[in-house]
Amino acid sequence: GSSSDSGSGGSGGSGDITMGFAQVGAESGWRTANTKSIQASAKDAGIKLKFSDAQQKQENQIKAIRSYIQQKVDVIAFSPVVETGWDTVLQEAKRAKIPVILTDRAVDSSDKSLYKTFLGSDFVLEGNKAGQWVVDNAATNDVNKDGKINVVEIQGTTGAAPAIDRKKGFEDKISADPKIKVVASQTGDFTRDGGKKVMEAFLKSQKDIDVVFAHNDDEGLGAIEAIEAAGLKPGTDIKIVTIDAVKDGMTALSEGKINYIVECNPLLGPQLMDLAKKVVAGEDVPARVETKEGEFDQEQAKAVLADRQY
Ligand code: GYE
Repeated sequence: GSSSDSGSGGSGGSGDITMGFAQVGAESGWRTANTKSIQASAKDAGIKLKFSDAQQKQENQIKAIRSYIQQKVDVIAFSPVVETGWDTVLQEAKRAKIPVILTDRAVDSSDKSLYKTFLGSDFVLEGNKAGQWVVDNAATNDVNKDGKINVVEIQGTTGAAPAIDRKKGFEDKISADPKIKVVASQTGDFTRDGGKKVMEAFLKSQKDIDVVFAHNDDEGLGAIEAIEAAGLKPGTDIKIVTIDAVKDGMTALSEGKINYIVECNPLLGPQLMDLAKKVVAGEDVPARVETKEGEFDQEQAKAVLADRQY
């Protein structure tokens, strides 16, 4: 660090910042890229990082946050696995005067004083983009040409902000076209294995599936395995739209197995470290910091794949 009068423990110069980060888990390609980004950016920013992986369990995240409070870190950042149930532990952090930054996912709390800012994507907008693609391509998405577009939805983790918001954003758009209906919807927990199992069940219970809407690439990749095992051609016999745009998803898109991907950027590390320095220094930060992202069709995926970092 560069600061010489940092005092004991508390918030000293920026070189002396310790951040406690409570990660969701390692459930997806997105999450792995997000973790790498946070670790590398902390190093670059000279921020000491204490990192924990909650294995998708809220109780583990709460334990990790409590231990960061006990260790008197300068700032706590975390990506809440679900939206509700955080007020108590966030009040404990507030009492200990440790600022909290929500990273990637939001909490559902009426008390906005419990955290300094929320850095992450607009998940409703992502769901909107996926839904709009189904609407805009209604003719080709009606694979069975029966005038109905039956969508099966593989949701993310139950109760997680991206699962709630993507579902809503998608429904808001497809409701414009009465031909398009979600005929089945289940959680795949944002994992490849979850996506595969849910798709296997859908293939048994639904006889006319035109489109799969998977809340992330990994679930879509699992669905591809199930579709191929059933002797069908993913991307052709059943259309697939997903969210994230990680390398494996983009590869499947360029190969024609996925039809459309809405981007969700996992590289939040640099912005997180900037915000951390500011809140520790007592500076004002915006209550909401949004990440910028786009969408990809099959041709666009081919063009950008080689340069994709994650
Ligand atoms: O889309 C999914 C991951 O919270 C935005 O979590 C994140 C989501 C991401 O498991 O792949």
